[in-house]
Amino acid sequence: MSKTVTITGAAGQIGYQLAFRIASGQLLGADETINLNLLEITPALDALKGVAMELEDCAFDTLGNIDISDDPNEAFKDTDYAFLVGAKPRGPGMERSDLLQENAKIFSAQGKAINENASRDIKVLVVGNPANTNALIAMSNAPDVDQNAFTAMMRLDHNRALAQLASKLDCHSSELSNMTIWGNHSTTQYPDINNLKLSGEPISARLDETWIKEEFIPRVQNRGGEIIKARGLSSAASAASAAIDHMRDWALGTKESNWVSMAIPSDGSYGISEGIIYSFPVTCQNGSYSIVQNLQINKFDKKCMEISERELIEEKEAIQHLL
Ligand code: NAX
Repeated sequence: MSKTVTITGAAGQIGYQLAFRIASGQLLGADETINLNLLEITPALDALKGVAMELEDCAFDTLGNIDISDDPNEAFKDTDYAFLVGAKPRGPGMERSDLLQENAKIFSAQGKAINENASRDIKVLVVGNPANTNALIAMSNAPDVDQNAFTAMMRLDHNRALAQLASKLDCHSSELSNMTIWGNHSTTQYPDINNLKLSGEPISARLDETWIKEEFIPRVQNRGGEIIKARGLSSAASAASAAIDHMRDWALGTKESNWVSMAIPSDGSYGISEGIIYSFPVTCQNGSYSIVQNLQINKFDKKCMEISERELIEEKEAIQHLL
C-alpha cells in the first residue's frame, strides 16, 4: 500500500520537521509507504533539493518516491493527504488585510490545482496563516472535491492548552481529555475547559475561575508570541507535531471517549455561521469527522465564541472576491 502526501513550503521551518516525521512512518504507521510531493516557490528549489537529499540519506523503510516541484499541478497529482504549510509571512508595515490578499492568491491557486489533480478522497490540512481563511479559499476553489476535506490547524492550540493544564493540575497531559478550542487560529480563539476530564473524571470545578480567565486563556491565545520571544523564531517542531496529530487522528480515528479540536467548515452547529472554517470539538472515525453535539454553552462561552466568529466573518469579507 502507498499514499501520496504533499507538503507545501517544504523547505521552510515547519516543512523541514514535517517531511522527516511523515517519511519515517509517524503519520500512517509502519505498513504504509509514503510518496512525498514537496512544493516550494522557485527561489527555494535549491534548498528543497537539499531537503530531498537528506530524506534519501535517512533510508527510511516507509519512504517511496520523492518529487520536488514549484508547480502546484505537479505537486498535487494524486495527493491523498495535503499539508498546506507554505504561506507569505507578514512583512514590515504590512496590514492584516494585505496579508489576507497575498495569501488568498496562493491558496486559490492551490485549491484549483487540488481540484484538477488530487485524489477525490484527499484530506487537506491548512497550516499557513491566516489558516482558517486560507482553508476557506482553497475549499472554494475546489468545487469538485468534498468541501469537508478542507480543514485548518487548531491542534497546536489544543496541545498547548493540555500542556498548561497538566502543569497546573500536576498530572501528565495524556491523563487529560475533552478539551476544546473554539474559533479562529488567532488570539480570539476560545480555549474552553468546561468539559475537561482527568483520568475520565470531570475536573473543571477544581480549577480556579480567575486563573482560567486571567492566566490560562490569555496564555494559550498568546503562546505563539511567547515562543517567538524566547526562540527568536516562530513555533516549528511543535507545529509539525500538531499537524501530524491532526491528520493522523482524522485518518485513523480519535481515542474513545475523547475528542480533538479541528477547524472545519461550519454546518451551523452551536449557532456558528455557515460559510466559515471554525474550530469545533470533533471525533473522527473511518476517515471522517463529526462535531460533538449538545455541549452546554454558558453566556461567557457564547460571548467568546462569537468574538472569534466575527473575526472570521470579517476575514472572509476581505477576500470575498476570491471565493
Ligand atoms: P517559513 O517561512 O520557515 O516557511 C514557509 C515556506 O513556505 C518557505 O520556505 C517559503 O518559500 C514557502 N512558500 C511561500 N509561498 C509558497 C507557495 N506559494 N508555495 C509553496 N511554498 C511557498 O515558515 P514556517 O515557520 O514554516 O511557517 C509556515 C506557516 O505556518 C506560516 O504561515 C506560519 O504563520 C504558520 N503557522 C501556523 C500555525 C498554526 O497553528 N496554524 C502554527 C505555526 C506557524 O506559525
